Amino acid sequence: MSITCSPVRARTLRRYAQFRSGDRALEDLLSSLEPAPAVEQLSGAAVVLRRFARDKLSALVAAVNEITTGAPFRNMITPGGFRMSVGMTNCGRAGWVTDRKGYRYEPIDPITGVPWPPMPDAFRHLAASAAEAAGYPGFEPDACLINLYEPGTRLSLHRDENELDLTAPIVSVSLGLPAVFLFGGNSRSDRPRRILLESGDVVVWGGPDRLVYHGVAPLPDGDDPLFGNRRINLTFRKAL
Ligand SMILES: O=C(O)CCC(=O)C(=O)O
Repeated sequence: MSITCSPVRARTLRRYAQFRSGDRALEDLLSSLEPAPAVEQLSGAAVVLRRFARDKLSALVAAVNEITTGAPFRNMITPGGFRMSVGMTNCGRAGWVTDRKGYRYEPIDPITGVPWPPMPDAFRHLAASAAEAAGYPGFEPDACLINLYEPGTRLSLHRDENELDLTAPIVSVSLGLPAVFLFGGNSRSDRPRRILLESGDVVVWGGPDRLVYHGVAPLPDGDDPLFGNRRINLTFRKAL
């Protein structure tokens, strides 16, 4: 049986659960108090699916741990020579990389010299079902970029334009510490909206918004019951 309560009350209870992290029975009880998944429209072509991945967090953390055993997080270098503060790795047929030669997708992990770990079915299904819920049926991602944010790290405004297929949407899954997502416009100078994303929230954008500028504000410190003082983001794309 699922019990509903107001989003504000659910948030307060969640914070309490985080405070009492480790109390599994309490966390289970509190997660049954969550309101039904909510869709928050950012524009005609972009949505936040609140708590969409909330019941899959344990499976997702296990999958991320397995992937990063084979393909560890690394801080890549931009073409301009700056080391990114966000740790990154990939799974799927192609992985996004950057170095002095530029931004691109590569089928082989340049650090390990072997293909990126395959995309777990749980990832593929989550991305496809989120895309469908957002109005983009038939999404088949072949690339998943996994970002690791520690307190203080940020991702500056950019747009995802290295993919061959710009008709497919982007599905972005937030895990761990809450972060402020910056959702801008088609011009870098458009003032971005600031959207608080919590663990299990999923943002989907595509169509006329496929090339919008977006980023992440510096991550505040905190303690997430599953992810500790880290935020992980999974970005699913159709790259090839
Ligand atoms: O971490 C996020 O929420 C966004 C990630 C992102 O924009 C990217 O990897 O291109």
